[in-house]
Amino acid sequence: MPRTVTGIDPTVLREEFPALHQVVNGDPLVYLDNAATTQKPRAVLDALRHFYEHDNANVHRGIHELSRRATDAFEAARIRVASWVNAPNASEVVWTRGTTEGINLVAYAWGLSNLRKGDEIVVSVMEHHSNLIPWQLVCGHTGARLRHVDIDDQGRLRLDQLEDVLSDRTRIVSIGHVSNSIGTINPVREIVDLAKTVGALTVVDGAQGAPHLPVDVQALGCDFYAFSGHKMCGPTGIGALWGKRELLDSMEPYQGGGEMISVVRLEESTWAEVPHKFEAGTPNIAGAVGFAAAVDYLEDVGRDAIRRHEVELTRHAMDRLGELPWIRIFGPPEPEARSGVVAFEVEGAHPHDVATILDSEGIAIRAGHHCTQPLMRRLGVSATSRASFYIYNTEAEIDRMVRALHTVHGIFGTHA
Ligand code: 7TS
Repeated sequence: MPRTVTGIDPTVLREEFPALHQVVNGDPLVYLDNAATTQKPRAVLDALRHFYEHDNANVHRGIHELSRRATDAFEAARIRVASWVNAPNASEVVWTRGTTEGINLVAYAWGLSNLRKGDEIVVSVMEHHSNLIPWQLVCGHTGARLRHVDIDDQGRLRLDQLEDVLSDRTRIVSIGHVSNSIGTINPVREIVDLAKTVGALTVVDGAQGAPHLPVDVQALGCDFYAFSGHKMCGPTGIGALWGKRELLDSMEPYQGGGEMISVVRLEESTWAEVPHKFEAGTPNIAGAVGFAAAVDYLEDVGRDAIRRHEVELTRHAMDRLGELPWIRIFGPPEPEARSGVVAFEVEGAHPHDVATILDSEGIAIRAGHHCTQPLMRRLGVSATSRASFYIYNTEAEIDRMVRALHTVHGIFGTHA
């Protein structure tokens, strides 16, 4: 894998990503919407194609060669993806559609049978809706109550408030590892330690953690960690939920169907062992294989190199944007305190206009509330513009974005 002395050489690495090599609206594509989803390297595309061309069959069913191969590839993929977060055992990794389904699984499978009126669930004001709505729904079913923790004015979680909110009523603390909107990296280990003092379970929304930071669920000490394949070079429609074995064992399935049973009678049934108990129906087999290929690819690039590269890109973006008095950057001021996410406001311009003008020059960013409406309210805005980076982005691409922002300012700026 090509690298410079300090880490990744993105100009070489991006050769592996076919989608990056296209002209969009007359200019070479600059893809800065990686927090939404990442592009896919050839290794992942090849793994998907190879699976469908050679091994395609349903898993855990047929006694025939292709079914054996598909099952072997599917279970080998589980072991590979489990290793990415240092899960102690691959049987603790449940395949899901993505982070959203992983959090819903915990909310329903654990929450419905364990929560009662008076119990409390704690989230933060910066959660993605995926880590908010499932808890609201389960609170509606059980009478439990949702509490939240604020951020400070630099976008950091208020740990002092978390301490105040926690009590013997707290049953779950569910927190994002990294904010998709402002990039804040939350101190998960400290949060877990605090939650443990009141005996609460901890769920980590790892959608923006697993792709960008070295993650070790055993070192974090959490009970559940959910993440998505598509945000780390893998296919869409596949994700993983890691959970502690004794918890997964104690939980009822939240969907019923084929694959997840042991013995079925007309009146009642018994369940398969974890993780199959939570995998009703034909799973996304090719997706799992592609996800494992993405893990192989990223492992080859190197986790520390990924992190270093993103910090450098973030520093460059924050330095360049910081020079412009008509730009306000949201979130922590230190690049090291964030993942590769930089959200900003251009004075006088609506974020949708910013994104539209950038798009007209082939630059893809996201504008909107980023599925974090409570956070937008807390920041006092209805929307922001967001650039988010990954392994293949370059400083030159950030410079192109900054040049395009000058065009935006020329059109909307008060001195224009
Ligand atoms: N949690 C966080 C922190 C996220 O950033 C996202 C997706 C999700 C959960 C949901 O993941 P999914 O794979 O189940 O959809 N975030 C974004 C985003 O920032 N822009 O588009 C999707």
